[in-house]
Amino acid sequence: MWVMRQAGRYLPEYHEAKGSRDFFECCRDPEVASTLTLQPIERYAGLIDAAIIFSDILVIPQAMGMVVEMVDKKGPHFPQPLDTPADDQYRQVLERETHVADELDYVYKAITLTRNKLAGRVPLIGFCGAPWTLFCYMVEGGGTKLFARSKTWIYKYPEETKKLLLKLADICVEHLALQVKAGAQLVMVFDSWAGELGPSAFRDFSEPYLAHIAEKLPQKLQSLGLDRVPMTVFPKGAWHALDAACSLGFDVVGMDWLQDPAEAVRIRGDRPVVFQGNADPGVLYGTKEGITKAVEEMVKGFWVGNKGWIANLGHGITPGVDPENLKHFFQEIHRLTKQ
Ligand code: 1CP
Repeated sequence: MWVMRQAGRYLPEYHEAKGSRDFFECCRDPEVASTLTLQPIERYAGLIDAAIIFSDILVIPQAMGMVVEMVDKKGPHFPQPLDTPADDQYRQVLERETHVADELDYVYKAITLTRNKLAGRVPLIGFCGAPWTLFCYMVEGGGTKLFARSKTWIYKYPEETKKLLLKLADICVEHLALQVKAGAQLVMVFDSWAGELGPSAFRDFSEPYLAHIAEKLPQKLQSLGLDRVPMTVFPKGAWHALDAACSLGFDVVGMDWLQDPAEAVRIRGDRPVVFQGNADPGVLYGTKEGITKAVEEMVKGFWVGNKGWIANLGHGITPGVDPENLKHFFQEIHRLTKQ
């Protein structure tokens, strides 16, 4: 078990170590990034089973030449999001070669340093954003409720959108492979905005690019002389696509709290896929009893047969959560799965 955003704002030691540094400055400094990655491992020693490298999905648009800032308490901001395919910027982003190894070298250095500091305590997870989710940020310029610009692109310029999605998928493959080369032992693809797409749009604009990553990454690793590592996909909100997600070629499918665990297990059937998830992160705002109930529901649904289950929240920890409540969440998972 581990949780998304386990290193972050809810931890007092995070604010202390980060100081007045900008978010991306922390990502770019391997020493700081590794310290932040290790904080939850140290705080919850013996309870948490994996570290996830302190980085962000938006390092890919940065590597492609786009400016991305992290605005305190607001989130990511692109001063110049992609406007239309007629835009010079679209052509530049699409045509300019992205030197992933050079541009994101700091991520790989942070991973290698973190592996050394972990010294085998727990494995280290590498990650990237899914092409669809990265595309949304690149055209919206930040978080959004309406997805008006993303929808304009997919419904008005579907071919130009797909060209960019394919380019993003290839960059994801390279970024994940280089993370594995640097020491990542499992990789995860976050499709945080998958739930914005209906079933047919998901089939057109998300699924093929996730499948592309699942197919090409093992080949890329082989060409680098590296062993295959487990791959996780997290198509948040795309509950209708759970069946498809189980056949995409990923080893693990992460799910949010909209999914009923027992129903998910039924949909998976005999397929050799491990589930990850899925308590509502909001339960951590509630009482210890409420957390126990949420864990009981997960264990009852997921902890069946011998297929394995990666206990997690259904999304990242939200700011303001009491770290002691997260500890209770971990302890209850231990208690209820060790019987
Ligand atoms: O422990 C960890 O999980 C830390 C590593 C990590 C990961 C896996 C961070 C650090 N970001 C991510 C992934 C990430 N980043 C995703 C996918 C997971 C998800 O759906 O949350 C997304 C969508 C982002 C983009 C992003 N970065 C947002 C979301 C904004 C929005 O539109 O909702 C935000 C707020 C960030 C900032 C960020 N990234 C990470 C942290 C700890 C923070 C908060 C920084 C701070 O406030 O100091």
